[in-house]
Amino acid sequence: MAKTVFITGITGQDGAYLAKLLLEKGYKVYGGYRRLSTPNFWRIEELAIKDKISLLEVDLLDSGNLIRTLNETKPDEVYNLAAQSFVAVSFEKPVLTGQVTALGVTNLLEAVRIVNTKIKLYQASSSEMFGKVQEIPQKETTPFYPRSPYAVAKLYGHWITINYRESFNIFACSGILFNHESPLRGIEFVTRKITDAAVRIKTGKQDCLEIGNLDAKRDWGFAGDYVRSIWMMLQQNKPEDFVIATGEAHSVREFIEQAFQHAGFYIEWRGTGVDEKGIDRKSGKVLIKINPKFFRPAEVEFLCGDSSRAREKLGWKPEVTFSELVQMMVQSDLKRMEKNNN
Ligand code: NAP
Ligand code: G4F
Repeated sequence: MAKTVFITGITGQDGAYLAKLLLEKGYKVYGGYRRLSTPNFWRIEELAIKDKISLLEVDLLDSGNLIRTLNETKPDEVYNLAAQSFVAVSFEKPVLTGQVTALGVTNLLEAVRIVNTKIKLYQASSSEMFGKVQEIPQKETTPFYPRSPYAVAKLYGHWITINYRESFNIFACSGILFNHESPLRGIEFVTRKITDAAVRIKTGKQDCLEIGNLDAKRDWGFAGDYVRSIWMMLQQNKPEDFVIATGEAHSVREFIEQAFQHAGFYIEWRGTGVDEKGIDRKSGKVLIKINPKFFRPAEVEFLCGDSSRAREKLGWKPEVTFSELVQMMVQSDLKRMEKNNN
C-alpha cells in the first residue's frame, strides 16, 4: 500500500524538492503551510506539483493544530522542515526563532507521542550547530558550538529529538545538513542573492551587489541531492543521525567570482576590509561593494562536513558539484528574468 507522508514547511526550498521526490516514489503527500495573507506556493508551482499535494494550514506554534493534523492525515512518516531558517533574522527575532525553530519541534514530537508513536519523524538539524568549529571537517561526533539564536534553537531541536527517541522509543532522527542551495533558494540567502544580482546587473536592472563577509566559507551542495538523503534516513532499520555534506568548502568570494563569470563578468578585487570592491575587468565598473549591515554579530567563518557515515550506511553521495550548482542557479535566474522581465 502507498505510504502517507506529512511535510511541514512545504512552501520552503526543501519542502518543495522533498515533496517532488516522495510523489515520484508513490507517496500520498500532505504538506503543511502557515497562514499568510497571500499564500506562498511559488516553489511547488515552479516544480508543477502543487495540484498533487494535499495542502493543509498548519503552524508549528499550535500544538492542538498539529495533533489534529496527525489524527486526520495518519502519516507513516513526518518530515519537520519548517523553521525560522534565516540566521541573520534570528539575531533580530531571537524569541520567535526559539519558539518556532526550537519549541516547534517539541510540539510536533508531542503530537507524534499522543497520536501514534509508530510514526517515523525526521528533524532538520543544521551544520550551523557546529558554529565556531571544534574540529575540521565536522562529523556526527564533533562537539557543537552554536553562534546564533538560530543555531542555539536548532541545537535544542536536535537534542529534544534524541530525547524523544530514547525516552519514548519513537523512530525520530536528525539530518545535520550543511548548506544546500538551488534555483528555489530564498533570495535572502547569500547564494541566491548573488546569482540574482549577477543576472540583474547583466540585464541593467541593478547597479551593484552589496554584500557582507566575503571570506566566510561554506560547504555548499545541491538541495535536490540533500532531500534524497533525508528520505533515506527514514528508511533505515534503526533511527540514527547523519551529517550530510559535500566535503568541500568555498568562500562567498569564490561563489561571486563564478556566478558573475557565468553572467559574463570577470571580477577583480581591489582594496581591503570594508573598502574592498569587486570590479568588472572589461568595463572598470564597481559591481561588488561591502555593506557592514550584512555582517553578523557573531559569524560562522568556516564549515566543511565529513559525511562518511551517510555514504557508508545510507549509500548516499552528492551528484551536483559546486561549479555545476553555481551555473544551474545563474541559468535559472536568467530564464526567470527572461520569462518575467523583472
Ligand atoms: P526555507 O526555504 O526557509 O523554508 C522554511 C519553511 O518553514 C517555510 O515553508 C516556512 O513557511 C516554514 N515556516 C516558518 N515558520 C513556520 C511556522 N511557524 N509554522 C509552520 N511553518 C513555518 O528553508 P529550507 O532551506 O527549505 O530548509 C528546510 C529546513 O532545513 C529548515 O528547518 C532549515 O532550518 C533547515 N536547514 C536548511 C539548510 C539549508 O542549507 N537549506 C541546512 C540545514 C538545515 P513560509 O514559506 O510561510 O515562510
Ligand atoms: O546564505 P547564508 O545566509 O546562510 P547560513 O547563515 O550559512 O545559513 C544557512 O545554512 C545553514 C546550514 O549551515 C542553515 F541551517 C540555515 O537555515 C541557512 O539555510 O550565509 C552564508 C554566509 C554567512 O557567513 C554570511 O555571513 O554568507 C555570509 N554573507 C556574506 N554576505 C552573507 C552576505 N549572507 C547573506 N545572507 N547575505 C549577505 O549579503
